[in-house]
Amino acid sequence: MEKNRLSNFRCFLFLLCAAALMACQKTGKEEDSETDGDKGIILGFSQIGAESAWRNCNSRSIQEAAAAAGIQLLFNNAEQKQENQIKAIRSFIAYQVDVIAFVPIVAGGWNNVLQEAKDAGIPVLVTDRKIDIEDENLYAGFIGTDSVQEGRDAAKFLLKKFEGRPASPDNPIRIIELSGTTGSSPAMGRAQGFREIIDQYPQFQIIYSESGDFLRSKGYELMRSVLSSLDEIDVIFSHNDGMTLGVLDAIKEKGINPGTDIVIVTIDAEQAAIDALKRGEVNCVVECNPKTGPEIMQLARKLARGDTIDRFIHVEEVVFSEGDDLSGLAPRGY
Ligand code: GYE
Repeated sequence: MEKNRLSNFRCFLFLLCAAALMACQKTGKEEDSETDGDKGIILGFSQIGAESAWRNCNSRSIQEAAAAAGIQLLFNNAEQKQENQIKAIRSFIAYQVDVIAFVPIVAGGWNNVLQEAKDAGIPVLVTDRKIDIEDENLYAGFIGTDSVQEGRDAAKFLLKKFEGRPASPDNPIRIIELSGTTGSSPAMGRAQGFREIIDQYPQFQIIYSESGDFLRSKGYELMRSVLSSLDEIDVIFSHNDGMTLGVLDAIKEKGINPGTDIVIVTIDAEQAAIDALKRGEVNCVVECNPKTGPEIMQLARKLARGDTIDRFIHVEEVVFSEGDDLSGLAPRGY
Protein backbone atom coordinates (compact mmCIF):
# COMPACT_ATOMS: atom_id res chain seq x y z
CA MET A 1 0.00 0.00 0.00
CA GLU A 2 2.83 2.37 1.04
CA LYS A 3 4.74 1.67 -2.17
CA ASN A 4 1.65 2.33 -4.26
CA ARG A 5 1.06 5.66 -2.52
CA LEU A 6 4.69 6.62 -3.20
CA SER A 7 4.41 5.63 -6.85
CA ASN A 8 1.17 7.61 -7.22
CA PHE A 9 2.76 10.58 -5.46
CA ARG A 10 5.70 10.41 -7.85
CA CYS A 11 3.32 10.31 -10.79
CA PHE A 12 1.43 13.30 -9.35
CA LEU A 13 4.71 15.20 -9.03
CA PHE A 14 5.58 14.29 -12.60
CA LEU A 15 2.19 15.53 -13.77
CA LEU A 16 2.63 18.73 -11.76
CA CYS A 17 6.04 19.39 -13.34
CA ALA A 18 4.63 18.55 -16.74
CA ALA A 19 1.75 20.95 -16.13
CA ALA A 20 4.15 23.68 -15.11
CA LEU A 21 6.28 23.01 -18.16
CA MET A 22 3.27 22.82 -20.43
CA ALA A 23 1.82 25.99 -18.97
CA CYS A 24 4.89 27.99 -19.86
CA GLN A 25 5.42 26.04 -23.09
CA LYS A 26 1.75 26.47 -24.12
CA THR A 27 2.24 30.23 -24.10
CA GLY A 28 5.63 29.63 -25.65
CA LYS A 29 4.00 27.33 -28.15
CA GLU A 30 1.34 29.93 -29.09
CA GLU A 31 4.10 32.51 -29.56
CA ASP A 32 6.07 29.92 -31.55
CA SER A 33 3.11 29.22 -33.74
CA GLU A 34 3.81 32.56 -35.34
CA THR A 35 7.38 31.44 -36.11
CA ASP A 36 8.05 28.81 -38.72
CA GLY A 37 9.95 25.60 -38.01
CA ASP A 38 9.38 23.00 -35.37
CA LYS A 39 10.40 24.86 -32.21
CA GLY A 40 7.05 24.31 -30.54
CA ILE A 41 7.10 20.52 -30.76
CA ILE A 42 6.58 18.82 -27.42
CA LEU A 43 7.72 15.18 -27.29
CA GLY A 44 6.78 12.89 -24.41
CA PHE A 45 9.37 10.12 -24.00
CA SER A 46 9.03 7.10 -21.71
CA GLN A 47 12.40 5.45 -21.06
CA ILE A 48 12.54 2.07 -19.27
CA GLY A 49 15.28 2.82 -16.76
CA ALA A 50 19.07 2.79 -16.34
CA GLU A 51 19.85 -0.92 -16.29
CA SER A 52 22.99 -0.78 -18.46
CA ALA A 53 25.63 1.53 -19.91
CA TRP A 54 23.83 1.01 -23.20
CA ARG A 55 20.58 2.35 -21.75
CA ASN A 56 22.25 5.38 -20.23
CA CYS A 57 23.86 6.20 -23.58
CA ASN A 58 20.48 5.81 -25.26
CA SER A 59 18.95 8.30 -22.80
CA ARG A 60 21.77 10.80 -23.28
CA SER A 61 21.43 10.53 -27.06
CA ILE A 62 17.70 11.32 -26.85
CA GLN A 63 18.06 14.20 -24.39
CA GLU A 64 20.97 15.81 -26.26
CA ALA A 65 19.27 15.41 -29.64
CA ALA A 66 16.04 17.00 -28.34
CA ALA A 67 18.00 19.99 -26.99
CA ALA A 68 19.90 20.34 -30.28
CA ALA A 69 16.66 20.14 -32.26
CA GLY A 70 14.84 22.66 -30.08
CA ILE A 71 12.23 20.02 -29.28
CA GLN A 72 10.72 20.31 -25.80
CA LEU A 73 11.21 16.90 -24.16
CA LEU A 74 9.12 15.48 -21.33
CA PHE A 75 11.38 12.58 -20.30
CA ASN A 76 10.21 9.95 -17.85
CA ASN A 77 12.30 7.09 -16.39
CA ALA A 78 10.02 4.13 -15.61
CA GLU A 79 12.53 2.42 -13.30
CA GLN A 80 12.02 -0.93 -15.10
CA LYS A 81 8.25 -1.01 -14.51
CA GLN A 82 5.75 -1.27 -17.36
CA GLU A 83 3.01 0.23 -15.17
CA ASN A 84 5.14 3.36 -14.78
CA GLN A 85 5.50 3.58 -18.55
CA ILE A 86 1.73 3.33 -18.98
CA LYS A 87 1.22 6.06 -16.35
CA ALA A 88 3.75 8.30 -18.09
CA ILE A 89 2.13 7.79 -21.51
CA ARG A 90 -1.25 8.65 -19.99
CA SER A 91 0.22 11.84 -18.53
CA PHE A 92 1.61 12.76 -21.96
CA ILE A 93 -1.88 12.25 -23.41
CA ALA A 94 -3.39 14.40 -20.64
CA TYR A 95 -1.01 17.24 -21.50
CA GLN A 96 -1.63 16.87 -25.20
CA VAL A 97 1.99 16.52 -26.26
CA ASP A 98 2.52 16.57 -30.02
CA VAL A 99 4.23 13.17 -30.21
CA ILE A 100 4.80 10.26 -27.84
CA ALA A 101 7.85 8.01 -28.10
CA PHE A 102 8.79 5.12 -25.82
CA VAL A 103 10.95 2.06 -25.30
CA PRO A 104 8.56 -0.80 -24.49
CA ILE A 105 10.26 -2.71 -21.68
CA VAL A 106 8.40 -5.84 -22.77
CA ALA A 107 6.59 -6.57 -26.03
CA GLY A 108 3.08 -7.18 -24.67
CA GLY A 109 0.50 -5.13 -22.75
CA TRP A 110 0.33 -1.91 -24.80
CA ASN A 111 -3.02 -2.17 -26.63
CA ASN A 112 -5.12 -0.08 -24.24
CA VAL A 113 -2.78 2.85 -23.69
CA LEU A 114 -1.90 3.07 -27.38
CA GLN A 115 -5.61 3.08 -28.21
CA GLU A 116 -5.98 6.00 -25.80
CA ALA A 117 -3.15 7.86 -27.58
CA LYS A 118 -4.79 7.16 -30.94
CA ASP A 119 -8.16 8.37 -29.66
CA ALA A 120 -6.41 11.55 -28.50
CA GLY A 121 -4.92 12.00 -31.96
CA ILE A 122 -1.31 11.76 -30.71
CA PRO A 123 1.10 9.78 -32.93
CA VAL A 124 3.30 7.22 -31.18
CA LEU A 125 6.85 6.23 -32.14
CA VAL A 126 8.18 2.93 -30.76
CA THR A 127 11.95 2.98 -30.23
CA ASP A 128 14.68 0.44 -29.45
CA ARG A 129 12.42 -2.47 -28.49
CA LYS A 130 9.44 -3.77 -30.48
CA ILE A 131 5.88 -4.45 -29.37
CA ASP A 132 3.41 -7.25 -30.01
CA ILE A 133 0.08 -5.61 -30.74
CA GLU A 134 -3.18 -6.66 -32.44
CA ASP A 135 -3.68 -3.41 -34.34
CA GLU A 136 -0.39 -2.25 -35.89
CA ASN A 137 -2.10 1.07 -36.70
CA LEU A 138 -1.91 2.01 -33.04
CA TYR A 139 1.62 3.25 -33.57
CA ALA A 140 3.23 5.17 -36.41
CA GLY A 141 6.47 3.23 -36.72
CA PHE A 142 9.59 1.75 -35.09
CA ILE A 143 13.22 2.79 -35.04
CA GLY A 144 15.86 0.64 -33.40
CA THR A 145 18.15 -2.31 -33.82
CA ASP A 146 17.50 -5.68 -35.43
CA SER A 147 17.76 -8.11 -32.53
CA VAL A 148 17.14 -11.18 -34.68
CA GLN A 149 20.07 -10.24 -36.92
CA GLU A 150 22.24 -9.66 -33.85
CA GLY A 151 21.47 -13.22 -32.73
CA ARG A 152 22.29 -14.58 -36.19
CA ASP A 153 25.60 -12.66 -36.24
CA ALA A 154 26.56 -14.14 -32.87
CA ALA A 155 25.88 -17.67 -34.15
CA LYS A 156 27.70 -17.10 -37.45
CA PHE A 157 30.83 -16.15 -35.51
CA LEU A 158 30.69 -19.49 -33.68
CA LEU A 159 30.40 -21.41 -36.96
CA LYS A 160 33.64 -19.80 -38.09
CA LYS A 161 35.31 -20.14 -34.69
CA PHE A 162 34.65 -23.88 -34.45
CA GLU A 163 35.07 -24.68 -38.14
CA GLY A 164 37.06 -27.90 -38.46
CA ARG A 165 36.91 -28.72 -34.77
CA PRO A 166 35.90 -32.37 -34.38
CA ALA A 167 32.48 -32.28 -32.80
CA SER A 168 29.35 -34.37 -33.02
CA PRO A 169 26.04 -34.61 -31.20
CA ASP A 170 27.82 -37.10 -28.92
CA ASN A 171 30.73 -34.72 -28.39
CA PRO A 172 28.90 -31.39 -28.62
CA ILE A 173 30.01 -27.79 -28.41
CA ARG A 174 28.27 -26.85 -25.18
CA ILE A 175 26.68 -23.41 -25.10
CA ILE A 176 25.49 -21.39 -22.10
CA GLU A 177 23.01 -18.63 -23.00
CA LEU A 178 22.38 -15.67 -20.70
CA SER A 179 19.33 -13.93 -22.11
CA GLY A 180 17.95 -10.45 -21.58
CA THR A 181 14.72 -9.32 -19.92
CA THR A 182 12.05 -12.01 -20.28
CA GLY A 183 9.37 -10.94 -22.75
CA SER A 184 11.47 -8.14 -24.23
CA SER A 185 11.92 -8.05 -27.99
CA PRO A 186 15.75 -7.99 -27.83
CA ALA A 187 15.80 -11.11 -25.66
CA MET A 188 13.29 -12.94 -27.88
CA GLY A 189 14.87 -11.70 -31.10
CA ARG A 190 18.45 -12.54 -30.16
CA ALA A 191 17.42 -16.00 -28.98
CA GLN A 192 15.45 -16.55 -32.21
CA GLY A 193 18.23 -15.38 -34.53
CA PHE A 194 20.86 -17.39 -32.68
CA ARG A 195 18.80 -20.59 -32.89
CA GLU A 196 17.93 -20.05 -36.57
CA ILE A 197 21.60 -20.68 -37.32
CA ILE A 198 22.78 -22.95 -34.51
CA ASP A 199 19.89 -25.42 -34.85
CA GLN A 200 21.17 -26.34 -38.33
CA TYR A 201 24.33 -27.81 -36.77
CA PRO A 202 23.57 -30.57 -34.22
CA GLN A 203 27.10 -30.46 -32.82
CA PHE A 204 26.16 -27.12 -31.21
CA GLN A 205 24.00 -27.62 -28.14
CA ILE A 206 22.53 -25.00 -25.81
CA ILE A 207 22.85 -26.80 -22.47
CA TYR A 208 21.65 -23.92 -20.28
CA SER A 209 19.60 -20.76 -20.89
CA GLU A 210 18.47 -18.30 -18.22
CA SER A 211 17.49 -14.62 -18.12
CA GLY A 212 20.00 -12.30 -16.49
CA ASP A 213 17.66 -9.35 -17.16
CA PHE A 214 20.46 -7.44 -18.93
CA LEU A 215 22.02 -6.83 -15.49
CA ARG A 216 25.72 -7.23 -14.62
CA SER A 217 24.85 -8.46 -11.13
CA LYS A 218 22.60 -11.23 -12.48
CA GLY A 219 25.17 -12.20 -15.10
CA TYR A 220 27.66 -12.70 -12.28
CA GLU A 221 25.23 -14.69 -10.11
CA LEU A 222 24.10 -16.95 -12.97
CA MET A 223 27.68 -17.63 -14.06
CA ARG A 224 28.78 -18.53 -10.54
CA SER A 225 25.86 -20.93 -10.32
CA VAL A 226 26.65 -22.48 -13.73
CA LEU A 227 30.33 -22.90 -12.89
CA SER A 228 29.42 -24.69 -9.67
CA SER A 229 27.21 -27.21 -11.44
CA LEU A 230 28.53 -27.61 -15.01
CA ASP A 231 32.18 -28.37 -15.68
CA GLU A 232 32.22 -28.65 -19.45
CA ILE A 233 31.39 -25.33 -21.08
CA ASP A 234 32.68 -24.32 -24.49
CA VAL A 235 30.74 -21.12 -25.24
CA ILE A 236 28.91 -18.36 -23.43
CA PHE A 237 26.40 -16.41 -25.52
CA SER A 238 25.37 -13.32 -23.54
CA HIS A 239 22.59 -11.02 -24.76
CA ASN A 240 24.33 -7.89 -23.52
CA ASP A 241 27.71 -6.60 -22.40
CA GLY A 242 26.42 -5.70 -18.93
CA MET A 243 25.79 -9.36 -18.14
CA THR A 244 29.05 -10.33 -19.86
CA LEU A 245 31.05 -8.13 -17.49
CA GLY A 246 29.49 -10.07 -14.60
CA VAL A 247 30.33 -13.32 -16.38
CA LEU A 248 33.98 -12.29 -16.72
CA ASP A 249 34.19 -11.52 -13.01
CA ALA A 250 32.77 -14.95 -12.10
CA ILE A 251 35.00 -16.84 -14.57
CA LYS A 252 38.20 -15.15 -13.44
CA GLU A 253 37.35 -15.88 -9.79
CA LYS A 254 37.49 -19.56 -10.72
CA GLY A 255 40.92 -19.21 -12.35
CA ILE A 256 39.43 -19.87 -15.78
CA ASN A 257 40.72 -17.89 -18.78
CA PRO A 258 37.77 -16.21 -20.55
CA GLY A 259 38.21 -16.02 -24.32
CA THR A 260 40.65 -18.94 -24.22
CA ASP A 261 39.17 -21.71 -22.04
CA ILE A 262 35.64 -20.54 -22.85
CA VAL A 263 34.59 -18.68 -26.02
CA ILE A 264 32.50 -15.61 -25.24
CA VAL A 265 30.12 -13.83 -27.62
CA THR A 266 28.33 -10.70 -26.45
CA ILE A 267 26.04 -7.97 -27.82
CA ASP A 268 26.01 -4.16 -27.44
CA ALA A 269 29.66 -3.16 -28.10
CA GLU A 270 30.07 -0.88 -25.11
CA GLN A 271 33.62 0.27 -24.45
CA ALA A 272 34.25 -2.24 -21.68
CA ALA A 273 33.39 -5.12 -24.04
CA ILE A 274 35.63 -3.75 -26.80
CA ASP A 275 38.44 -3.44 -24.26
CA ALA A 276 37.86 -7.08 -23.20
CA LEU A 277 37.97 -8.07 -26.90
CA LYS A 278 41.32 -6.32 -27.23
CA ARG A 279 42.59 -8.21 -24.14
CA GLY A 280 41.45 -11.54 -25.62
CA GLU A 281 38.90 -12.12 -22.83
CA VAL A 282 35.98 -11.93 -25.25
CA ASN A 283 35.97 -13.36 -28.78
CA CYS A 284 33.14 -11.54 -30.57
CA VAL A 285 31.19 -8.34 -29.86
CA VAL A 286 28.04 -7.66 -31.91
CA GLU A 287 27.16 -3.98 -32.02
CA CYS A 288 23.74 -2.74 -30.92
CA ASN A 289 23.64 0.99 -31.56
CA PRO A 290 22.09 3.10 -28.73
CA LYS A 291 22.71 6.49 -30.34
CA THR A 292 19.34 6.93 -32.06
CA GLY A 293 18.46 10.34 -30.59
CA PRO A 294 18.94 12.40 -33.77
CA GLU A 295 16.88 10.01 -35.88
CA ILE A 296 14.14 9.94 -33.23
CA MET A 297 13.93 13.74 -33.33
CA GLN A 298 13.70 13.77 -37.14
CA LEU A 299 10.87 11.25 -36.98
CA ALA A 300 9.13 13.22 -34.21
CA ARG A 301 9.23 16.33 -36.40
CA LYS A 302 7.65 14.42 -39.28
CA LEU A 303 4.93 12.97 -37.07
CA ALA A 304 4.20 16.36 -35.50
CA ARG A 305 3.61 17.69 -39.01
CA GLY A 306 1.22 14.85 -39.76
CA ASP A 307 3.61 13.10 -42.12
CA THR A 308 3.82 9.31 -42.28
CA ILE A 309 7.10 7.46 -41.59
CA ASP A 310 8.54 4.09 -42.55
CA ARG A 311 7.08 1.25 -40.50
CA PHE A 312 10.39 -0.28 -39.38
CA ILE A 313 13.69 1.57 -39.44
CA HIS A 314 16.70 -0.54 -38.41
CA VAL A 315 19.92 1.30 -37.63
CA GLU A 316 23.30 0.20 -39.03
CA GLU A 317 25.35 -2.19 -36.88
CA VAL A 318 28.68 -4.02 -37.23
CA VAL A 319 30.36 -7.10 -35.72
CA PHE A 320 33.73 -6.89 -33.97
CA SER A 321 35.70 -10.17 -33.84
CA GLU A 322 38.99 -11.34 -32.36
CA GLY A 323 41.81 -10.54 -34.73
CA ASP A 324 40.13 -7.39 -36.08
CA ASP A 325 42.31 -4.28 -36.21
CA LEU A 326 40.54 -2.08 -33.64
CA SER A 327 43.30 0.51 -33.40
CA GLY A 328 41.30 3.08 -35.36
CA LEU A 329 38.02 2.48 -33.51
CA ALA A 330 36.65 5.69 -31.96
CA PRO A 331 35.75 5.67 -28.25
CA ARG A 332 32.33 4.04 -27.91
CA GLY A 333 30.77 6.67 -25.66
CA TYR A 334 29.00 3.99 -23.54
O1 GYE B 1 21.09 -4.72 -25.44
C1 GYE B 1 20.82 -3.77 -23.22
C2 GYE B 1 19.77 -2.82 -22.66
O2 GYE B 1 16.95 -2.78 -25.51
C3 GYE B 1 18.61 -3.39 -27.15
O3 GYE B 1 18.59 -3.13 -23.40
C4 GYE B 1 18.34 -2.85 -25.74
C5 GYE B 1 18.99 -3.68 -24.67
C6 GYE B 1 20.53 -3.69 -24.69
O4 GYE B 1 19.64 -2.95 -21.30
O5 GYE B 1 22.13 -3.41 -22.83
